Amino acid sequence: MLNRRNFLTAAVSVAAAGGLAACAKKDGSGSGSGGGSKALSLGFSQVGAESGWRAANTTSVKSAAKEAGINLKFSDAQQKQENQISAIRGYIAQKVDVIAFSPVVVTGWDAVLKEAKAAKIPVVLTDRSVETSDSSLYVTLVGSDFTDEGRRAARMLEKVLAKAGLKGPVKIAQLEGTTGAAPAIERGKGFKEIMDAEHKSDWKIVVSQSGDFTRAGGKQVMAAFLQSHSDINVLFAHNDDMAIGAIQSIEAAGKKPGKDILIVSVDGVHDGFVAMSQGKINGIVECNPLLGPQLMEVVKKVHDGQKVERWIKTKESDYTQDQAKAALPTRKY
Ligand code: GZL
Repeated sequence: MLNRRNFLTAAVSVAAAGGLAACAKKDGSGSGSGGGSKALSLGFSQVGAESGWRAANTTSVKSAAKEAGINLKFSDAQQKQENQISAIRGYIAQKVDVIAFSPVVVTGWDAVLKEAKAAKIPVVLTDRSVETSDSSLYVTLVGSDFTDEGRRAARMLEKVLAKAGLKGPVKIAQLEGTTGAAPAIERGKGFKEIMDAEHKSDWKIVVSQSGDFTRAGGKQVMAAFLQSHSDINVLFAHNDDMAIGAIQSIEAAGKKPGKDILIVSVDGVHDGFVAMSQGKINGIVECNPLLGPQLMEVVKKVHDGQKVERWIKTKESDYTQDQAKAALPTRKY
């Protein structure tokens, strides 16, 4: 089976090959700067810049577009759906070839996606999914399986508890991602699936609230958790940035993160690995932000009218504390 690094290399080389093939197209309808053909234009609406994951994702999209010779029009919605909707409307008005976006929340997209469909502009989802009754409103999703990430987080917690030798009831605080966002809904669902099936008697989520995927949110909400639930001994954070914010509040309360309160998080950003190497985070479920090469490969295929899978899942791994130090030097984000 392809491991993550080989998979990414393969995705990049296929994308590059795809790019060359398109440039070499005789009728000049391909993308890229080859043969004097007009570069494929891609309108991309990004969620915002709320986390280290998002920053790495933006860098990957921009560099992959450049690499692929795609004319990228990029907008940052500052985590506001109305900004994404107006950006998409702008791309429709500019008659871009393809629209791609990472929807900040799952609902409220049908109207603008119907406008893109009416303008005959194909839409590709990246990172997060949408809820829609009309499956023709987007071609494909390039992104992770968040429900499985939630399951993997529960499995990671089992390993962490065993390693820590924690006996007695497991009192879990959950820092949820942005309310209404696919990763928040689905990571919570996957974690609860395992908890309900295999830990009904020993695990309990004693408190759960959104920290909006930000460090500030994680810090603020964790401080409140510690005020109201002094018996918390585990934190499940839907992303590393909220876990890093929570660590500040745990330490301010005179407790040791990674010891008094065991922490499992999702993403695998650089600072998450640093916290893990310092013993403050016990395990991380990776969510790969380097979607750029896969996205550009798909965008070219969609533009050329080729068939693509409905969901192109990203490959990712899980890391425990003892793997953190060794992994840090080769982390790509
Ligand atoms: C997951 C992505 C989430 C990350 C957060 O694919 O949508 O949004 O887990 C980010 O760090 O803010």
